[in-house]
Amino acid sequence: MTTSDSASSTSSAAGPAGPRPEGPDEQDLEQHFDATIARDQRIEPRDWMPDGYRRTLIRQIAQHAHSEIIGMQPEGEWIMKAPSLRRKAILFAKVQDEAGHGLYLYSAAETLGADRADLTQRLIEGRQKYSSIFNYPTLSFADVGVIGWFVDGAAICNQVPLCRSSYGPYARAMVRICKEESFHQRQGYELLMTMMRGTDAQREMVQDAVDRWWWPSLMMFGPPDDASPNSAQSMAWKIKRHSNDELRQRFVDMTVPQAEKLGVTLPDPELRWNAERGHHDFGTPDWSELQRVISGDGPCNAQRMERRRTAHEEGAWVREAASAYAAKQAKQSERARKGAAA
Ligand code: FAQ
Repeated sequence: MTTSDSASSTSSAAGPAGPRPEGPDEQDLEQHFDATIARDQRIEPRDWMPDGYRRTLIRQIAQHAHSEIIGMQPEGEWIMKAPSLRRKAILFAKVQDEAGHGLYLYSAAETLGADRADLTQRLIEGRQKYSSIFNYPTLSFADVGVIGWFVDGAAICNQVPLCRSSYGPYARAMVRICKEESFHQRQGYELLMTMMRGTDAQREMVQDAVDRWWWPSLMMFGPPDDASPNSAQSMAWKIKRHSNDELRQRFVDMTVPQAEKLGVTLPDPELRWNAERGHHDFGTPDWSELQRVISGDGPCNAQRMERRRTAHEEGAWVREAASAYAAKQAKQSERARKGAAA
């Protein structure tokens, strides 16, 4: 059941005829919202929700959508340079999936009243963020494998719990996205396995990519819990189900045995199993680097934004053509409707 079922029954209980019945006041609506969250039920687009809940969701979903779209760039650079037709086809499909994820997510943001064109404008003007991870360069084909293994792996750790997020359209988008991300992760790992069975030079490429992507991947989960201003409220609203540090730990625990199997070394001298905690201990990421990258000063921020701006400008004619076609279709159906009525 959605809250809409009970929200609409609350409104209709106000009475059918006579002077306009008074709807539920803000306090009732808020209590209803809180009770829905407490019962672990979903909030749907037509339900009442606090402004802060709506704003937080638009912020997070838009950042997520932008990340998927900008995230096409680092790997996209390798489509033309992939070493075989098979690898090219796989990479093509993966990058296309990322475009699809961005589109589901923009649609989910639209159910909250956001306007897609406005969200894109905010990204292009640097007023909305996207994930820090996509501001690092892809220097060799091994980076494609490591992005699949680490970045998609981190995305899965972060996003599987979002399938239980309290906002219906976001949670449902995540189910399909996670299925595709898990395919992406496997393709990355399989590529690295193949390279590790190859020459010394290939094994060196893999280790080099692991060394460069490990710490930025840990930073993807966001600042540590004591420096994460949004976590407490987002968790109370059950938008986020786990804190940034919990998910980071989950990623480390999941990845260490995979690294052993692959035969690579994770570049952290403090990384070791802690039997008492039942988790791996690990070193502290350079949080000042995360802040620098988030605030626009990472290795590839300027390049990523420039490419996104150019793509947006070059796509203007497609948007215009699509709008003109939609307007023409609407006019034709209106004429047909009037003709049928006459
Ligand atoms: N990069 O208070 P918190 C993918 C910002 S998709 C940039 O902890 P929150 C698929 C944060 O927005 C990857 N900014 O914030 C793929 C906030 O700023 P604001 C994207 C970051 O929201 C794979 C401020 O710092 N995934 O990889 C980052 O509670 C391969 C304070 O932080 C998602 O977006 C960062 N790493 O937690 C595609 C998942 N971390 O807005 C291609 C959904 C934090 O207050 C190839 N999002 N910030 O000005 C989330 O789960 C959350 O938004 C977090 C941040 C965990 C990212």
